[in-house]
Parts: sequence; C-alpha cells; structure tokens
Amino acid sequence: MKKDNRFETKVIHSGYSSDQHHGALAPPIFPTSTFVFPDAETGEHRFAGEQEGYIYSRLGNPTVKMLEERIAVLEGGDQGLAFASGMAAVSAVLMGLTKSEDHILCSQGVYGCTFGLLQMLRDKYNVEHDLIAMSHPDVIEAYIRPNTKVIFIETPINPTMALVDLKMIGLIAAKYKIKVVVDNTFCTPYLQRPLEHGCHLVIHSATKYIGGHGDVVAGLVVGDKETIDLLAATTQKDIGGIMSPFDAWLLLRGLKTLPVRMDRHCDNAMYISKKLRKHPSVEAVYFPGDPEFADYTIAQKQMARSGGLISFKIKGDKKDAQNFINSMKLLKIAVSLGDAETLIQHPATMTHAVVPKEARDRMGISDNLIRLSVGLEAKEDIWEDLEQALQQHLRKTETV
Ligand code: LCS
Repeated sequence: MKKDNRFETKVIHSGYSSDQHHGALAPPIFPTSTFVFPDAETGEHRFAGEQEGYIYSRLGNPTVKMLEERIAVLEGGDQGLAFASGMAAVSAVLMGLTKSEDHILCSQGVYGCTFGLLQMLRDKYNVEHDLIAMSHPDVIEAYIRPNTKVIFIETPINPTMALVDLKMIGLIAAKYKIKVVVDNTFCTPYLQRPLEHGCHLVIHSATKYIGGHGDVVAGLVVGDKETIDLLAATTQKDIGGIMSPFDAWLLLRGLKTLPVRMDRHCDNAMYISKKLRKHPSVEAVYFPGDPEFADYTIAQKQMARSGGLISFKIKGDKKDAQNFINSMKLLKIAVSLGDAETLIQHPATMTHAVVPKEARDRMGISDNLIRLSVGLEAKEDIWEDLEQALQQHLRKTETV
C-alpha cells in the first residue's frame, strides 16, 4: 500500500497483506496462546528482545498486531496497542504514565468509569487529579504543578458534548513537557486526529464506532514508539488486559466500513439535531454541528464532521426524562454508542451514575439530560420515533 493513500483506502488495506497469508482476502485469526520456538536459544533471544518473533499471546499475537498497525496508520502514530476494553486501555495508560505523588489534569467531564478510575488512583495509589474546564490557557496553566505528568481529555466530552481545543492543549503541554492523552472514542480518526494537533497518545473504546456493530468490547491506544513500548512492557504485559484475536478480527472488519458508517451517522445526527431544536418539549440541544452550540468554533477547527452523538434536555425532571425514554418504540434503551441501532440513555442514572450528584452538576449532567447515539436507520424513522415520544411528553405537560 502506498503511504499517501487516502483514509478510505487505509482503513481497508493497512496492516494486512494477503501475500503473506496464502492470498486470503480476509485476515486470518490466530487463536493460539503460545508460539513454538525452533530451539532454546531462539526462546532466549526472543525473551531478551534481541530477535523478532512471537512468544506468547499476552505479549503479542499476529491478528492483534494487524489491528494495532492499522489503527496506528489511521491515527498517524508510530504504533498501536490493543486492549480487552476501553477501560483496560485508559487504566493501562494512566497507570503506566504515573506513579505515587504524580498529578493528572483532566477535562471537567469524562466517561463515568474514567472518573471512577481517577478516584481509585487517588485513594489507593496516591495519584492526584484535578478536573477542570479546559477552555482558557491561563486557567489550565494555573492548575499545572511540578508533578503534573498527564493531561487527559475527552473531546467531545461524554455526555455533554463540550469540546476541548486540541491545538491549545498541545501547545501548553509542549511548554511544560507534559503528555497529553486524548480519548478519541466519539470521533474516531475519520473525524479527528489528535496527534496532528500536538497531543501524544490517543485512546479508543473500540467497542463503539470502530467495531460499529455492538458485538465486541475492546480498547486501543496509539502513540510514539517509546511510550507504546513502555506500556507494552509494563501495564499491558503485567496487568494483562489484552485483546483476543477474535475481537481483533471483528475490529479489522469493522474498520473497513468506518468512513461509510461515520458519514451516515453524521448525516443522520445533523438531521435529528435540527428537528430536536425546533420541538417545544426540548429545552436545549448539545451537538457540535449546531452553529449555536457553545463550542461550535472548536468543532469547525478540529473535527472533519460533527459526529453521531447528540445530547439534549427534555423539559421537566428525571421522571419526565425516564417516561420519555420509556415511550420509544424503535429506539433502543441502552448504553454504549456507535452502533447501527439508535441508542438512547439517561446519563445521570446510567453511564454517569457512579459520579456523585455534585460532580455531575459541575459537569453539566442534569437529571433531564438525555444522550442519543444516532444509528444508521433511515433518519425519518429515527425522527418519527422521537417525535411520537416528544408529542406524548408535550400532551402530558400540557394537561398538568
Ligand atoms: N471512553 C469513553 C469516551 C467511553 O464512552 C467509554 C465507554 C470508555 C472510554 C470505556 O470503554 P469500554 O471499556 O466500555 O470499551 N462508554 C460507554 C458509554 O457511554 N455507554 O456505555 C459505555
């Protein structure tokens, strides 16, 4: 494959060559736990890192390696690393880059389990953190300490859709020599490539758009060779949250259609966001493609398109939000995102239930906030389902 091939070509061809595999068009799955050495010396040399070659599948597997190479090409990094889940990736990175008495600066708002991990790192391992709104360089710099080792951000932030300016963070991090880790789950490299903006590591919950079909839980990390080698030799190898070759195969397959699927997700979400904004039962819509969205200018700078997720507030309280969700007929009430099916969930009681109420309030996760992962169905069918539920909500509130 030529190096300057376009993204849509790279998702299909990078990381795999049928020449080395009997001409098989689809990559083979290597379901083996271990690899046979021709002799004892080869085993010694491989363990010593003096000779290339597989040893044991927790340390590397050919199918997983194909995926790691493909995602590295797509994100524009040196190397990729695959994990059993997005959280295995997040924890391997944060634990790999910090030690006791270090400090992590984190965006005000992250996925609930990442929030939980930060609490655990603080309470059990004495790794401090601050969660701050990353909108102004002055504010961010005021929070940087001599022991700040990592700036961790999501953009868009789950589930408020707030954005962080990647270039601004990259410049601050360069000034203070801090590593910037970006959770790029909501965008995928098709829409946003943080390494191009001076950030150092990219994380994915590959469970989402990269897999794309709701049938795998997985995580990926991409970065420079030195950092990826460090993670591979420490928190990946010794904690051991590795990806199975079967899951890697599903993700190699999913990636082939990523641009096609993402375009459809983006088209559908744009259509739905406009409809939602006009409905009298909707209090607010949070969508990066909306010109009235607070972070619209950041979206224009760093995202190729505005993505497939929309959050919105329905007029009323928690019960109104739950009643609204309960009246869906086509849309599925489920967490996760990036699947073919449109998924609707209530962050305050589901994905972010582990975040205490006062922290949720600071993050903007109110009880009437609803998150929609707009799927690949006909956009009119998605809207018709939302509309009938919104009309029910409207009738109820009018009769009160
Ligand atoms: N990062 C982000 C931004 C996420 O949204 C998630 C999961 C993770 C990391 C963790 O990935 P996992 O271990 O689940 O592969 N987000 C979920 C969500 O919003 N609904 O269900 C899971």
